[in-house]
Amino acid sequence: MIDDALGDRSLVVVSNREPYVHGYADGEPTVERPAGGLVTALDGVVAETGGTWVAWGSGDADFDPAVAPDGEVELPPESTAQDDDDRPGYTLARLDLPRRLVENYYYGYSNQVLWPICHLEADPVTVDPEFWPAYREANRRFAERAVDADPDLVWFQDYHLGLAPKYVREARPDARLVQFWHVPWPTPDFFEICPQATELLRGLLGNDAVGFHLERYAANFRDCVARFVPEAEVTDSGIRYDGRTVAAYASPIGIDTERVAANARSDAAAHYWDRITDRYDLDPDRPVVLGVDRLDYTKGVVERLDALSHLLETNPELAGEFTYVQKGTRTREGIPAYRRYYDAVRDRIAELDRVHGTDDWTPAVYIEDDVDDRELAGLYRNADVAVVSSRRDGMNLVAKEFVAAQGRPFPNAGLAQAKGLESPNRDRVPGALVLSRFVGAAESLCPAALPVNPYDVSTFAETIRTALGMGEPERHDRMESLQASVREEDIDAWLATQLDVLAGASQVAAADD
Ligand code: GDG
Repeated sequence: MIDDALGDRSLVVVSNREPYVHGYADGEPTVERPAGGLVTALDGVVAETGGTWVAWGSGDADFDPAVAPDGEVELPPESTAQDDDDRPGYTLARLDLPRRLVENYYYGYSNQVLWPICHLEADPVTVDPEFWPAYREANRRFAERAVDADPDLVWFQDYHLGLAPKYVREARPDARLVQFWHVPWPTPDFFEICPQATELLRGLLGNDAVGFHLERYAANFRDCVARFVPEAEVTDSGIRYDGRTVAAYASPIGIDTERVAANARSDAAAHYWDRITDRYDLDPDRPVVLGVDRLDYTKGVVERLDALSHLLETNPELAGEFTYVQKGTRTREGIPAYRRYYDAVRDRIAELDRVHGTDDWTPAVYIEDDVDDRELAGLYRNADVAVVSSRRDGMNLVAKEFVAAQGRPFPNAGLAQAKGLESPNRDRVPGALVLSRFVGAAESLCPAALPVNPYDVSTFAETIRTALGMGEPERHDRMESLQASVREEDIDAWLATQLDVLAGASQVAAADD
């Protein structure tokens, strides 16, 4: 697929995070391999083309020139995540960025200006005069490294790299540049909070195409260009800018469904679940409500805990009837708002247990283990209800992974049960999914997933109660539909679209206008 689309053009992927973190432990070289489906998918593309991946060398504490001379490491095929020996492998070009620069461009501009603005959160926006120059400088360095690799095609990932396309364009007017923006894009009325709205958009317009999960985000992007970039012209066939046409296109990202399903069936998944049930003394007959989140204020974890607390206050008969399991991952701890959020989550869980817990029932448990994808799938598979309640989220892969980790539902289970038939390949009653309306995934997963507004605490609580009480036939029917959606918009479908756009084969410029 990849060779067909890109031919022998040389590809450079540019992302903030690196796919492999090399280091040393006990005198031996170590490598942390990519975990998520996205990194694995991108890794496959770069490995197949023998291209270059440019990224910040975030493992710099362990950085050792003997492992990665000059910040570059050749990854032969056997050392990438792929198992196909015909791939040429690729070059991982690491940027060893100074700590101060990282603080200001990554923890600063990227995550205290762009991240909150894209998620429609005005309060956490912090504008510091050092942030923007650092963002510019970091983007310049990413761009320089990409140009060094002499690319025909450059594929930028995400919001850390809003200016790099402009810099690469200046050096390589002939190259084809594409960017995928993994978070939402806000309306012009919100985006104008960004003090550098125009410069940032001009940076992104260095691309030939900019991709978003939803058409709504792409439309917001076009509206922002129309409002803030006077020299650009937004037309039905794309954005005319600097003598070129730039497309804003929609392409919902998905997951590797087979991989998640296999992870969920693995021994590691079962063992991890056994460990958790032992450690927290979970009663096998008591349904589990699950939340899996990076502890980020956009993920609506506090709103979810408030809804659970409201649920128990207003429905005392539910005491002892379920356990809430929160898997949390600390994130961006260099930023005060994230440290406060972590404390707020821990406090809410402790309060839930103090107020509602009894001698033989703990309403909520908090897990902070470092788990791999198979162990995580063990949590997904054993949950009776999963709740994803982001205040705003570009797509949300946790919702899709939960769906893929459930046993295959029996087609038309309601009918089968009415006829008294057993479901032949069912190994477990599927879980139910409660999903915020404000995540990209809601577009394809609701109403089969129960939609919620995380700000509306009483209706949210009521929806969790509905999910807990959902009967087996309805669970099967809903899960059947959810799995069909997740399979249809999977990582391969997303990748195929990106390769078309990179190759310039797709008429994305005219999409949906
Ligand atoms: C951004 C956008 C968009 C989580 N905890 C553990 C763990 N995870 C993995 C999940 C999932 C990933 O992290 C989280 O992905 P999300 O999509 O939910 O959210 P973001 O990190 O905010 O991602 C988002 C995405 O980009 C892709 O475009 O969907 O909207 O915000 O894959 O499985 N993995 C392991 N242990 C954990 O404890 N192994």
